[in-house]
Amino acid sequence: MKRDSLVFEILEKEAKRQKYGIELIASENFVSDQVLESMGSIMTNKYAEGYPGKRYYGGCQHVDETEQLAIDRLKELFGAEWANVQPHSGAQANMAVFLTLLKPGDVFMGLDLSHGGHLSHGSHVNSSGILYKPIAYKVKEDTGIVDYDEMEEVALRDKPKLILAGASAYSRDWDYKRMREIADKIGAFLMADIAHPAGLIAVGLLNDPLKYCHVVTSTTHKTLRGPRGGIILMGQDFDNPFGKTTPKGVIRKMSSLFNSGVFPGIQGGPLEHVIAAKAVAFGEALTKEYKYYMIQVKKNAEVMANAFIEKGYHVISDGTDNHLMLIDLRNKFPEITGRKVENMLVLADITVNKNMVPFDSRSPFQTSGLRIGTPAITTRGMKEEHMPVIVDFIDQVISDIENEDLIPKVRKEVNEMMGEFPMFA
Ligand code: DSN
Repeated sequence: MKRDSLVFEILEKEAKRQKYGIELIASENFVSDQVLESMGSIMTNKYAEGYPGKRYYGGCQHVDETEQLAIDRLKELFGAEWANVQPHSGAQANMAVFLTLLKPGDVFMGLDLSHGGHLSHGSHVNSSGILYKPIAYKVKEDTGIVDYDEMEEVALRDKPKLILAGASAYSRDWDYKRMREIADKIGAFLMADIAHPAGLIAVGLLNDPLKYCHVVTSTTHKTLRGPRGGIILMGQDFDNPFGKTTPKGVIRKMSSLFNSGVFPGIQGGPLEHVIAAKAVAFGEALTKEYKYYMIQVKKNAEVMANAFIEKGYHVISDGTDNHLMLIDLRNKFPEITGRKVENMLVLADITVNKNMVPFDSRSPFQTSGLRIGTPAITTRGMKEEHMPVIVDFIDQVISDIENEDLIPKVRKEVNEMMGEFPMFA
């Protein structure tokens, strides 16, 4: 067959963009060559509806092996009693959990989207907001930290069936213990979506949600540095409280209900090539090199946040406990939107994303903030000493935002610097 040069030329351009740019999108990373290789493997040819040992298709003996390996490694990584590695994405992992725990119209509570929450935690355009009734807790305006007292007040008043910890743009650790106490007061389930900080949690650098939450979801491609996908975990399995039984009348475990929530609840055939790559990534995450990587991600984020603060930027919550930071541009540059900065930085081969900040006066299309993360640049080998250099590039562009003549100079320096750092860990 004739090679599709059109597509492969585009892939070449994307490879060049990734290699020579500074990647600061907090949810992105660079996978290893063996993750990439297994993801692009012949496992994509196989249908395997069901779970290892219980499939609806023949010929599943080898996908059973990789899927079981992925499950076993993931359980070891988080000290979990049960894991499902089939969700195609974090949003689908969340969807499967909601389908299992909630009925249409049920109330659940998550972090307000404009305060760092995620689309799948109750946006009115997402199934979570269309099928269920979301209510929100927020961060405090003066500290930028989740207001657990308000969370408790709202929970006691509105009695959500499910309380959800987790965010897309929140730089502080979570008090899962307090959240479980709140959930227990009203008989709610507690769920954590750890899509962003999963890797930091896995190596013990942040609080462990599995100790306190009934169920935990995550993506696999952010700090975990695996292929694009989702997972569901439970620290401890338990009998379902809905009275659901097997045909033999035995009460079903929650693990069985969550498995059904993923397949056949919301998905058909699992992506076994991606699951093979998840197995590889979880194996990598169990190594000491990965732990050192996570420690460096956190150090880099701390140094970078401090470098922004030294230049007079307002970093929400005055710093970070994890891999990301949220910058509110309004005190230093009240006229400049996040959108404008994102666009200008892209021209200089620096990739960040515009982001709403808590109590933002602008729309999600404009925003007053930037979200910046260190997982990808740390994979490239960057250390503390490189963080002020990056902050300097960003500050130069923002401080002279209308000066397009400045861009080629910054871009040249960015490209020269990144040419020194290899793509694969
Ligand atoms: N989780 C989002 C992000 O943080 O970029 C993508 O859905």
